[in-house]
Amino acid sequence: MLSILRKARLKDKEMRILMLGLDNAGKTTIVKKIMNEDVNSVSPTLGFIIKTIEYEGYKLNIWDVGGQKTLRTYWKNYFEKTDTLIWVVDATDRERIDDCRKELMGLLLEEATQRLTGASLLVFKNKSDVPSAMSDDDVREALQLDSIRTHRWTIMACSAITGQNLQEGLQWVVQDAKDRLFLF
Ligand code: G3D
Repeated sequence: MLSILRKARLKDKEMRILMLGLDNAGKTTIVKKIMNEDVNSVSPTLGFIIKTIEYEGYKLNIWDVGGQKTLRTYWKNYFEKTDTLIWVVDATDRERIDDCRKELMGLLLEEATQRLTGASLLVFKNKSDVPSAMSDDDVREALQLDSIRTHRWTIMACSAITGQNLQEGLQWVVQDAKDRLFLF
């Protein structure tokens, strides 16, 4: 049923994108950069922000949900009708990479997240402009991305500050949605 609804919406060229990740990963800065807003005045997201971007004729509704520990239990309330999950990782935060893996895997496996079934996953390896940032392979391994069988996924290095790969990320999201129209 959900996949039929999704498909109908994709035909309308409208998508719901959920952006999640630990706090401080750079979610809000990414959204701001995509929207061409000033990235120097970002304050922590307490609830959620929805921004709509027009991209290649698609209307992308991006939900930026706060990542602090206290808010994580509410994440599941946002899953319904999600087409793509963008998981933002702070590539400079080696200390919390394991925590990051647990949260992501918990999300994908949890019973309540059946609602995410059929959604694709884009892992944004953010803060890649920082020289000491972890490599793509490091993050792929640390997050055990290769073990994910339930969702179509990809990983891209990006930077919310320089804008590296942000457009390419959206391009993947849209192309993946187009591909899926023929899958279900
Ligand atoms: P969040 O929405 O995931 O909680 P924010 O994260 O967007 O609030 O970003 C947290 C901090 O990381 C911000 O710094 C922001 O400027 C910084 N940041 C976000 N993306 C990048 C990036 O790609 N590269 C670098 N170098 N920094 C980034 P402050 O100092 O305001 O806390």
